[in-house]
Amino acid sequence: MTGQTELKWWQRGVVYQIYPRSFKDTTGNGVGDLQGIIEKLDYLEHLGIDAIWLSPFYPSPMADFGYDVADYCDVEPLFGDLATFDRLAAAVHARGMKIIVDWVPNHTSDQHKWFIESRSSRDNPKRDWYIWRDPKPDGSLPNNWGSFFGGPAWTFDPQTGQYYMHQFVKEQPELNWRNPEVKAAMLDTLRFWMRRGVDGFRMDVIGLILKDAALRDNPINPHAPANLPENDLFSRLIQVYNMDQDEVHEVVREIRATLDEFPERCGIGELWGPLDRWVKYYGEHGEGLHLPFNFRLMDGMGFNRMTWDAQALRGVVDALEAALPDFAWPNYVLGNHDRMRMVTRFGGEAQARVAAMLLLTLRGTPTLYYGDEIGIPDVPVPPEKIQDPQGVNLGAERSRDVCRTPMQWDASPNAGFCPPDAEPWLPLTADYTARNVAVMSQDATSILTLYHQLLAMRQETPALLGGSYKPLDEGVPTDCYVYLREDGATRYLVALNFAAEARQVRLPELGRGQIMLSTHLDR
Ligand code: TEU
Repeated sequence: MTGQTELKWWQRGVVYQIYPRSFKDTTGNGVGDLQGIIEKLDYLEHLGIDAIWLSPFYPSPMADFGYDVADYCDVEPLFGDLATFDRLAAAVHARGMKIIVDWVPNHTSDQHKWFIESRSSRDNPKRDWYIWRDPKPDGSLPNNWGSFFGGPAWTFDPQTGQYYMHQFVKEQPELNWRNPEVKAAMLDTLRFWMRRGVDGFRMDVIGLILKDAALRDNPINPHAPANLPENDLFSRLIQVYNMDQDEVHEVVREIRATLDEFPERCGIGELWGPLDRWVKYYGEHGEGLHLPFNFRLMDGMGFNRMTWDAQALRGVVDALEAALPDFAWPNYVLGNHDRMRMVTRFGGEAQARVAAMLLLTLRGTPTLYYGDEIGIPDVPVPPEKIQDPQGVNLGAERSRDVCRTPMQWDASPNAGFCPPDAEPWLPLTADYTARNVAVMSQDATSILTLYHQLLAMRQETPALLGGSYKPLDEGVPTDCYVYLREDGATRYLVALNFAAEARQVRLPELGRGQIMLSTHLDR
């Protein structure tokens, strides 16, 4: 058991994800920017956040809203410039907070200078920086892989007569991490940001960077849903050869060694898959990532399948606790820029409050998603306004725009996100005059106040930060999830009710206690 005095910042801290486009616009173009984040740091500090993670803000043609990076070492002019970034990092650190940036190692933009060179001719020195293959003898695709975003994972480039690989949109060609020059260049981009004061990286689809050396066909998935869109080739296959290859761990170790060139840096990986394979990303002895993201409270063991049920959730947490080696620190995620908003997933704010209490009282680092603290739901976006390539290609119900809508700061027109005469890049909630930070921070029982109090309690409670976790059974109804967090003499009991009605928990052997906080702030 790790005593809390030895906890590192990324173990004690609560991470808050900011989608820069949607946080705060200071230029009046309807798109958020880095200066806007600087202006809202007081809010985040007051809320009780320890670290911010910024989704990509690098120069980008925005084919995938910044996850198509055209230059790893600069700032997209829409969002600001390097000087603004430096001011942001300094302002974060002045508050004792940390700054984590997104790192997108699997693919670049097709406008990145490396790819422009690579595609220019077959003998260009950068040709092998990307994954180029000849058509099969009959002219067909090199293999059967599909793109996450619809269509095949290959696009033919007539100029040089070969296909290049992209597991997302065709504007996101995949780097060839088997080429040592690629690896060296990418590790240097980590150093670039660490020298600028960055404390950690969230590594996009890190499990994808190595593929099967022979690029074998993926097997057909016999359990694929029958109603898949025609172009969803990806979901028709089992993802065996295109990700999570054993060899990837060698590269992860090199990435970690690069982080360790600087003190106290933290590596977070976007990862999924079965527990026994996922846990390997910590490294055999902790020489891998500090925090492989754990999405199981959202996904269970699959994708978007977690039932919001006391026993199921407990099962997921207990399985995770059991799978972690001693050195591995747990973490939990309940929302991000790719997923359904918490309030929508749980069918309303009452269960979203229970979810917040769960996330902030489990053993491990929580990552919050901006706007969840004010209960922003998925916001309907008219079909003609859909911008996310996943929605454009695979149908409106797959669009991620709905969970990327602007943060709502106050009751003024455009909710204080952008000037009243500007048009926010995505719509606000219909109830934004009530659902905003200014109004809800004045309300002693709002979900925002709940987050604020949970964060404050967590920060000052060793039992919640580093204490042990023990689920309880006896006297607990099956639609409740009850656990103890314990550190020395202090013991916190967390009792979560997933039923619509009140429930009673009988735990006589624990003796008497005091209610510290309730989800509706009414006890
Ligand atoms: O996401 C990878 C990923 O798993 C998603 O594509 C996911 O399957 C889908 O969005 C579920 O709706 C990362 C980023 O988080 C995402 O925003 C990027 O689009 C993607 O990588 C490509 O960089």
